[in-house]
Amino acid sequence: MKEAQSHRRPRILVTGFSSFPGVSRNPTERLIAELENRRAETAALGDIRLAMLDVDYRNLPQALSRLGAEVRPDIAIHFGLSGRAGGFMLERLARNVVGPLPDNAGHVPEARTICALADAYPSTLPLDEMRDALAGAGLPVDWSDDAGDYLCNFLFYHSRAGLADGFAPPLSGFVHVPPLVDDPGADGGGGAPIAFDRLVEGALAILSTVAGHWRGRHQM
Ligand code: PCA
Repeated sequence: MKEAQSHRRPRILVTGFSSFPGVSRNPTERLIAELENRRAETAALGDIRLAMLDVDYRNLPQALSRLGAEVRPDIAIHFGLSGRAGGFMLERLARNVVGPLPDNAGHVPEARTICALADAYPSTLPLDEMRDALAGAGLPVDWSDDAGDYLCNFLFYHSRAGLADGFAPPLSGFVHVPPLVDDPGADGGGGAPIAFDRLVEGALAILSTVAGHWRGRHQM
């Protein structure tokens, strides 16, 4: 298995989220659009697939399954907004919890847990290396062991627990980002807003760090 993967460019899936109740524009949607514009800069890192996900509990597993079948990602880097973020919040743990906030369809799952599997799964992204890369670039970065109880944690848990059929990237994890300073569409919640160009810079640093980590593991 490891041999077969050697000397192959990693397939990297990067996701962002749509707006959701209380947040009229999600900075991660703008981030995904900008990464699309920067394809020339990121092409060397691997085969990169950028995807937007809707904040919708019932559609998310299917959307992931589709991406799993189409992309078969080696790596999944999921981005979402947190009004509490003081910088790039490197999420260490996906938790088996669901909160009471309705999604874009007005739906709230009945159960307060996602499924009957483990209470938590750790991120498999190279978080220490990501932290060093972000901090080295002078970007704000924080650890988090609580990705919340809404769609971001729901996605993170699905990605790590292999809950969506056919979606099983060996390296996957979640990064919460702050609202943008210049975009009141994304309301703050006590975090420290970030300039859009810094957000893009940090996302590119994360992409390049994770791709470098993958290459190191596969002797490319
Ligand atoms: N943030 C929400 C859902 C989508 C997003 O970008 C969350 O933290 O769960």
